Amino acid sequence: MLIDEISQNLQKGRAKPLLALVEQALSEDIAADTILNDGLLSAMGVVGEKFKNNEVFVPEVLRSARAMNQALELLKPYLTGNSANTIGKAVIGTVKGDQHDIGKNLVAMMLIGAGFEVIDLGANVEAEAFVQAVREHEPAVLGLSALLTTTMGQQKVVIEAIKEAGLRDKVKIMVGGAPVTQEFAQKIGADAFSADAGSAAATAKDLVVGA
Ligand code: B1M
Repeated sequence: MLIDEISQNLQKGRAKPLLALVEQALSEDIAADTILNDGLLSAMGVVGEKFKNNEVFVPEVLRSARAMNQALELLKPYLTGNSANTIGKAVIGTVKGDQHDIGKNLVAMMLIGAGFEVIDLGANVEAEAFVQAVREHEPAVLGLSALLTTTMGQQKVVIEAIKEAGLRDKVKIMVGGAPVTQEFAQKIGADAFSADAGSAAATAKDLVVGA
């Protein structure tokens, strides 16, 4: 089955056949959501499990991650739709010391789909770069992603830097990433936490509409 082949090729980090299969699935009218959830995200879950158990190592995981990001680019037009009205700007990035960008990229796509103009600062972003981006773009929402227990504390560093710059009351701050919890978000003074990309878009919208 096509979705299984997509999953297998992503697990093995084979970008070329993976992209061809994703294109084939789209041309066969398989929903982008199905390709994403059943083909790509579940495969990254398998890679993550193998990584944890020392069955695969950083180079293999990196190959899968690169293939995943390329596949997401293919899905982007289908996931973001063409929302006519912009409801506000969102600045997003993965915090300093953290290279993980797949989840952040997915959240960015969902925000675009929800009608945000997204300024994506990338991964391994210094607190000061977030401050500068908030000053320059005046976004309604600032999104901070962290995938490591060793980098989630950087979300607090960014929030403190935003406070020190006198910008805290000008922007709503949303945090997320695998080790981040609602409790942690509250503790560090974020306005919101989201566990996944779909709810991140809905939460960001609520933050803006409810503001
Ligand atoms: Co890394 N890594 N990694 N890794 N890696 C994890 C996170 C890990 C859980 C693997 C494991 O041990 N099972 C583990 C962290 C353990 C911990 O901290 N407790 C780990 C480790 C240890 C490391 C290194 C330290 C390994 C090493 O070098 N020894 C190293 C650190 C490098 C660094 O960042 N400084 C490292 C490196 C890497 C690669 C570079 C090889 C690669 C990243 C490449 C890239 O992103 N371009 C990588 C990968 C791919 C993973 C796993 C396998 C997959 C992550 C992923 O993309 N998932 C991961 C294991 C796992 O998660 N199962 C792992 C898919 C993605 C869609 O999900 O990112 O969770 P996720 O995003 C979700 C939600 O979290 C949420 O929505 C997203 C979509 O639903 N979300 C938000 C994310 N950000 C959000 C922001 C929001 C809201 C929601 O608001 C703003």
